[in-house]
This record gives sequence, structure tokens and C-alpha cells, in this order.
Amino acid sequence: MDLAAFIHEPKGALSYAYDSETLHIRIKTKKDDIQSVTLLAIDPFNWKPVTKDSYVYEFAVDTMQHVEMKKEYVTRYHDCWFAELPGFNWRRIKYAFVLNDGHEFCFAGCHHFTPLMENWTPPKDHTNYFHYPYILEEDLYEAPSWVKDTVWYQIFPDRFNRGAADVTADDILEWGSDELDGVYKKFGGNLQGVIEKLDYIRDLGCDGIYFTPIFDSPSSHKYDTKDYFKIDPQFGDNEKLGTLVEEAHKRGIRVMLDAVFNHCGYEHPFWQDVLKHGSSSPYYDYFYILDADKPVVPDIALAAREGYYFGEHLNYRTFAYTELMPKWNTGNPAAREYLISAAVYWTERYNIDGWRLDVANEVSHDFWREFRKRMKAIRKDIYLLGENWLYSNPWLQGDQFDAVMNYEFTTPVTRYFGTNLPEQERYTAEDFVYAINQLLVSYPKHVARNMFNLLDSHDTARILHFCGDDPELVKLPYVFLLTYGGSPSIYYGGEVGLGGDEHHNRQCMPWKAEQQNLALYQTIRRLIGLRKENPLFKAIDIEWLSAGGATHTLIYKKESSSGTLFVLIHNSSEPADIELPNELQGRKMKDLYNDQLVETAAKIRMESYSFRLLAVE
Ligand code: ARE
Repeated sequence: MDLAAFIHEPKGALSYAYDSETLHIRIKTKKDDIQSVTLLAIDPFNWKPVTKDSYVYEFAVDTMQHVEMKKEYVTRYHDCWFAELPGFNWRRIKYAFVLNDGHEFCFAGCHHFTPLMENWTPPKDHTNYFHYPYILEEDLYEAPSWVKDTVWYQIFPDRFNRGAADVTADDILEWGSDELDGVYKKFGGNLQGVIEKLDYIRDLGCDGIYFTPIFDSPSSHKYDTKDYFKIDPQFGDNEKLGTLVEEAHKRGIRVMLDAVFNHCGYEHPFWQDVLKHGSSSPYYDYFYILDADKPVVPDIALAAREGYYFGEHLNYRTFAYTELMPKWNTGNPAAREYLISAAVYWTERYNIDGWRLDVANEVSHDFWREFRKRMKAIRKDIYLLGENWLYSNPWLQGDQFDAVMNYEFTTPVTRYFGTNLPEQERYTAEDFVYAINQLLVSYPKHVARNMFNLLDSHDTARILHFCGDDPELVKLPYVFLLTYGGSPSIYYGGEVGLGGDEHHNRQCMPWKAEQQNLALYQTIRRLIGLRKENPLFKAIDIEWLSAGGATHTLIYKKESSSGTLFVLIHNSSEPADIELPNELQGRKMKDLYNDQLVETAAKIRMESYSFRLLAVE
């Protein structure tokens, strides 16, 4: 028994309150080492006198609950075990584990391991039991109930659609004239253009729009905010946003804006005041100036005249090393109030449904706790989405974000289904399954179902690019995205076959039919439709039935109260006869995608790059 591989941590992804009366407990053990795990659970205050009239008490271990844990997932090096402790109204618990490898038994407590005899009884040393102190409602993670049912459509406004020319700027380029992104290239996309395409978005099946920033900023990406309270004139005005939100809500589409609170743009008036007045500016402490004895920038006139680059020694903190994005000191109460008041303004007046939080992992937890309180005080069901690219449980404890942009999902999906990658970066089916399993055990189940799952975004190459611009192959990551639990996002244009690397991923949306891959559009639209109709698609837990081998076929199933969905994904250009999982052999099935009954069969012939969505009758 390899006890060094035993992993458990109370009050985290491995031990959390699923609701006010249910705990989920997970442990990890060395792969293929442990045969069974028994979870021992007891109310910490359940003691009894040692003898009838003594005043010496002992832990009432004979009242201990014994719960057999289920081997839930396997990762590259660990077996991951799970148990749900429902309906215990003690709200607090002491617990421990008894590991059995087929030869010996071992008690795994919070301080040390204790070998046990085969006919073991729980040890009485209460100090060696893990402790979940108390479940309190106000500590519970709770996301808006609508999020897990939402399919998002991400829009980069400058490049989506030019509406009736109610706003124009003199530096607008011809639509679609250049696929290479440019920080100041403007193509005239605007909010009116989005309003005119709301029916298109609705018809695709999407019922949430995530806008990259739309507030007044000099660039075309608008992450260099100049005015947090004003829609960029290129996109329209504040009233136009109001109309857009109203029209979207009429169609059952929610609207999420992008909040850039890590930094502002160089032209923001508070920053300009600091440049002009230095430390005597009332806004000096709204930012992080490194050396108060030096000028904030060496030569303002030079900067304004010849471009902004000041050389490598900036005297202030920024986003990345981008001198045009001075970082807000969100620890300063005045700066904090200024930024939060902007979110309050848009949320209260324009009924915004969600905020995507830019560079969220570089802003303090303290700020986000206050931000959440202020937002949820306006709308309890507002969605707060952090742009965190990596492990994010510290922000997902119920006191900050409802979810993060799940790039930890994007990476394995891109590397398994993608072909346009360096060989050493590509995943085998086994790598892929282990990576997804690792992700599934990294977050509490009720957090996972609200994650913003994406194949690509304005910050990455497009998924079609990773799939070697093959419109057949690219169907498969969309199948996985749309049969996976959580809240999936379609990056504009992906549904009609837009490709492009990370520098060509913000191209103008092609609206002419001849520019669009309508077959791909129909596939994605059908998959979204199935997801809307069939709750099975949103079930969080995946049970892998086979993965890899010569046929590159993933077969996994998802179960929920509404039945069992089998997903077969054949990620190979060669047709193949796929052996059906035993439980499917000979069974009547319904092919949900093609809406046909599938005769009972032991094998299914899969064409190259194909998939089947089978529900057992
Ligand atoms: C532009 C050019 C870049 C160039 C940069 C130089 O596009 O090629 O290097 O200028 O200044 C916005 C614009 C970008 C612009 C950028 C800077 O959209 O076009 O870059 O401003 O002016 C990390 C952060 C993550 C951040 C990405 C970009 O963690 O928060 O980098 N994403 C947000 C927005 C961006 C936006 C900004 C931040 C700035 O979504 O669109 O950029 O407001 C790994 C790491 C991640 C890293 C990721 C991508 O996975 O784990 O942390 O994300 O790579 O680099």
C-alpha cells in the first residue's frame, strides 16, 4: 500500500458542502493500489460516558457512519474516490478513511496512518479524524440557476456586424478587407449591428452573449478603457446598449459585459492627471507608481508625440509590460469605489446579466469579495465570470466568482482533437481522458456545471485552425464541448467555419452565404438544439467506456435521471467498425443526432471523423 500517494484536503475541491445538508468527499490514492475505501463519518460531538456513572467520555465510534467510496475517476497517477454524505443535519462532521489493498487495512487520518486488523473497529483517537467544522448557508457556493442551461455566443464588437450607419468614424476600414488583427484597425462593427443579428444568434440556439469590452477606449479591442461610464462612440451610445439589452431579453438572450478592472487605458483622465501633476494628483494612489522620487514617465511630450514606448524601465505597474495599461491600485478604497460604481451603473440602469472579469487573477481577492457583494445586492442571479486561465478554486469558494473561463478545458480539447500542433504537444486519447478526469476532480461538481467552457476566444487561435482548417474534423471538438457539462461558448464565426491563428482570430464576420460553411453551421445548430432539449447533455459526470487504441475513438456515457447518453467520437480520418460497449450490444438505441432508431448491433461503422449520440431506449 503506497500511503505516500494518499491525497486529501478538507474544505477544498476534495471536501466541500454541496448544499446545506450534503458533503462531497474525495480522496486520491496511487493508481491500481487500493481496492476499496470506507469513509467513516461521525458528529464530532457524539460522545458517550465510558461507564454508566463515570464522567469520562469517549468518542461514540460505534455510531460511526460507514460509507463505501466509489472509484470515480482515474488520472495518470491516481485513482480518485468519491462519496456523497447526504441529509446529515449535524452540519459538522469528523471523518476519516479505511484503505484496503486486498492484503491489509489502514486507517488514514488527518495526522497519521494507523494499520488495522481485518475485523477493525474505528480508532477512538478523535484528534486523528479530519474535520468539516460547520456548514453555513452564507458560506455555500451558489451560482445563478440559469447559467448551466445557457449556450454563450462571444462577440468582438468591432468585427461582428456593421448596423445601420448610425455611428461612423473616419478611420473605418472596408469590411473583411484585412484578416490580420490590429490594435487600432477599425472595421465599423457596432451595437446596432448586433441588434440586427439577435435573431441570427437566437436561431443558432445561443441564449447568452459575451461582449468583449464596449466602453470608450482608443483601441479596437477596448481593453484600454478611457471612460468606464460611456459606450464607445464607434459602437453607439449608452441608450443603444439599453435597446440592445431590451431586444436581447425579449428573445431570451442574456447579456454579459467585460469589466476591465485590473488596469485602464493610458488616456483615462485619472492617469492623465497623474502624468500632469505627479504625486500632487488626487489620483496618484489610484495606481502603483514604483519610485515616488522619479517622474511617472520620463517625457510626456515625447510620449504623446513619438509613441508611448518608454523603454524597459517603467516607473509604474501595468498589465503585462504594456505601458499603455497602467494597473489600478484596487487596494485604494477610492479607486475601488470608482471601479465598482461603474459596474453598479451598468448593472442597475441597463439590467446586465453578467460580468466577465478581465485579468481577474491579478486583482485582489479582497476586491472581488466586495465586488460580489455589491453586484449580488443588485441582482442575486447575476453571473460573475473570472478570466482565470489556470487552477481557480481560490476564487470559486462562493465568495467571489461563479465560474471562470475554462481554459483548462480548452487546452486538452485543442491538443487531442487538433492536428495543427507540434507533435510533442498533441495528446493521445489516454492523455485526453486523464486531463479531463483531472479537471473533473479539480472542482466541486456544482462549480463545474457553471464553468464557461470554450474551444477558442479572441485570445487564442481558432479551433478550426488547430484542426488544420478541416471542417469535418472541427465538428468533433464541438461535439465534445456541447455534450460536456457546464456553460459552453461559441466564439463568433466558429459556427460558419472561421479559422485563423492567434493574430487572425478577430476577423470580420462573413455574412454572405457563399463565405459560410453552412454544413458546419447546421451541425453546431443541431448539437445546441439537442443540448437544449436533452438534459443528458449537461450532466457533469462522464464515465469513459473506451478511449484510444487504433481507432482513436472515444466512447463515454453520461447518466442522469432522464436516462443514459452514449457519445461515440471517432477522431480518425479512416472509417472503422467500432465495437459497441457491452451494455449497448443488442440494445435498441436512438441516434439522437439523426433522430433515428438504431437497430440492435454489436458493432457500429463509423465514417472518418464522425460521431454518434446514442440514447438507450
Ligand atoms: C496586443 C497584441 C499582443 C501583444 C500586446 C503587446 O495582441 O500580441 O503582445 O498587444 O502589448 C488586450 C488585447 C490584446 C493586446 C493586449 C495588450 O486584446 O490584443 O495585446 O490587450 O495590449 C494573459 C492574461 C490574460 C490576458 C491574456 C492576453 O492572463 O488576462 O494574457 N487576457 C485579457 C484579455 C485580452 C486583453 C487583456 C487581457 C488586457 O482577454 O484580450 O488583451 O486587457 C497563458 C497564460 C495566461 C495568458 C495566456 C495568453 O495561457 O496562462 O495567463 O493570458 O497564455 O497569453
